[in-house]
Amino acid sequence: MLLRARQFEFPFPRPTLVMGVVNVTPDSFSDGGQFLDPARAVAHAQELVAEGADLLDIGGESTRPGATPVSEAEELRRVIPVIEQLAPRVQVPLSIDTMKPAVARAALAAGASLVNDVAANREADDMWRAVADFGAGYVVMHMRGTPQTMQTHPTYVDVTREVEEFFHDRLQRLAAAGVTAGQVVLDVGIGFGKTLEHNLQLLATLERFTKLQRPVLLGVSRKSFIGGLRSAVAAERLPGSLACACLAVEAGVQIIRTHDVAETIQAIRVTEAILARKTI
Ligand code: HH2
Repeated sequence: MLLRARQFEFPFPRPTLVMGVVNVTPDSFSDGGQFLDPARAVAHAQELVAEGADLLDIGGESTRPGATPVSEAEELRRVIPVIEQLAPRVQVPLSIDTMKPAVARAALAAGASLVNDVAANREADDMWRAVADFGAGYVVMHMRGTPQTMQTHPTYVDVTREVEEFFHDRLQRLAAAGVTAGQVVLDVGIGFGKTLEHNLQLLATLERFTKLQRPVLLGVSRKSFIGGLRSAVAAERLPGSLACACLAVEAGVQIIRTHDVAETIQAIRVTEAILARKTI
């Protein structure tokens, strides 16, 4: 299996990739306001690469439940200078975390290589046209509703089956829009229109998704469901995040999205070393 994202190619199997999060926002749930200044965002991104990040995910709009939507102009103002400065300075692919086709296209033109689209359930396919035009990688993430509505009584009969069906549908529609399977990464969207129980069900059934012949990305870093099991504020959820990351590696997940790159790499390298010695 191969992931293609413009000039980058990742053949699998290989050690789990770690995607470092760079939130250029005032209101992200765990690090809002820390990297709103472009120079600080660039410096933070370079630190994450020095810690070993294989990819960087740059976002200019918080998607936490109830977040205030950001205008296209404001999102562009936040992320484009950061991508322009980072692209020539780092060797790793840059991903743009956006729901807006115009932001995705501008970010790709500025040097990004992947689009991380948490609203992959959109009907309009301008986003997919931009991805196809640039030959970019594309993260198709499952979300029920929008960040404003997603946590209002999310219900599923069988969350794993419904997310699986969503991926099959999007893979077909993406192919029709000119985005090849080799460009696509799947993400179950932990915390996006899911209760604590739905998140745990999805984490318990990750193997169903890693069988779909596409790389799977998991974003659990500092998320509130961890605090729902064992009360902790976002800054204190690293242990729970690492527990999920290690189980995900065992389930065959290929990309872990995290705010805590060095710690995550240590945890997953140990997990991989143990798994490599398993004979049964
Ligand atoms: N989670 C967040 C944002 N983007 N993208 C993918 N593919 N998967 C995720 O799980 C995911 C994501 C939420 O985390 P963060 O970016 O730290 O927070 P905020 O949306 O508040 O900026």
